[in-house]
Amino acid sequence: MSAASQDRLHDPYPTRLDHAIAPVPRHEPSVWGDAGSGPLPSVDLDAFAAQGYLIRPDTVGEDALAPLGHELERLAAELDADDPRVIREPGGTIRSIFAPHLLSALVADVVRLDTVLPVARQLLGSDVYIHQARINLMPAFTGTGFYWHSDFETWHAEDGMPAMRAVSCSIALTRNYPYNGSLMVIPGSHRTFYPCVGATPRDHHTSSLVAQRIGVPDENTLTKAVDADGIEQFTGAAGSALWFDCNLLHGSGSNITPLPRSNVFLVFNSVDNLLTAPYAADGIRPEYLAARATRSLGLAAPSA
Ligand code: 6CS
Ligand code: FE
Repeated sequence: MSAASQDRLHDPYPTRLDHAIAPVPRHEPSVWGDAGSGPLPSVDLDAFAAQGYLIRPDTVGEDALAPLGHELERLAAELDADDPRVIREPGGTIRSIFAPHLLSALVADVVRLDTVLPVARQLLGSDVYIHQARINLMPAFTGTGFYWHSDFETWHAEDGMPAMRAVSCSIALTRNYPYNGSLMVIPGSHRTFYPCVGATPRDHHTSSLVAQRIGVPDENTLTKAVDADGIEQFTGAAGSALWFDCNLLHGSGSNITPLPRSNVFLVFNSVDNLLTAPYAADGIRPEYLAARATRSLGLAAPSA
């Protein structure tokens, strides 16, 4: 389907426009389930609804971290140099590997952990599937960051994701320090959609995954959001997870320290929020960026 099939006049979250428009208050709830529908107590659900994120320590156990680290190295070594799922830093080191859950049984097991899948189902209040997964490597000395953005802005504009009913789970595979490129978020920013100016370039993902310039909020918007809500940073031990709403403004700095930072990013989408035609792009993105051949993940694996 082309973008033409999306009726842009009735787009609930207009973006990639030729002129600036006012921010749009979020139409949907941030939390769709309740305390009885999963492992998160009310206090965590309330915090996620208010802040747009939640840090959960011990999401992946110590015993699984070293094997996952070795799996990362295996994938990096085995994937062809020109495999499109491998995104490289300008200097050539690997920055991201997409769809690792389809390349590695160990990563697929993480998706189904009872500390992961039930949390996604509870936050989204439905069966879920993986919209996108990636391993982000922030190599020592040369890791470059991600400018401020809302993932939903991209997933709506370029992947045709209708509503804000998706959640990301970033699991630290190495310790995340304040100074080695850890994720920064603007608390509460998930409650507002910030339309962006600038049409989506053709094959935008071939550049946006290294440096995103289209589909990012302007400096005035970012200044106001930070003045209102500040900035928090996701730091913590390997194995901890940052759950964040699809529309939360986030970004990360570069890593010039000797301490590499790698995370597994799992993006869960509700089965009631399947992708449609892009709202503001001319073609659909590859399956490894935006899953369309999907099936529900069902329930978590029995805890091992
Ligand atoms: O384009 C995307 O889907 C990806 N881009 C960024 C910068 N974060 C979200 C997502 O992984
Ligand atoms: Fe992002």
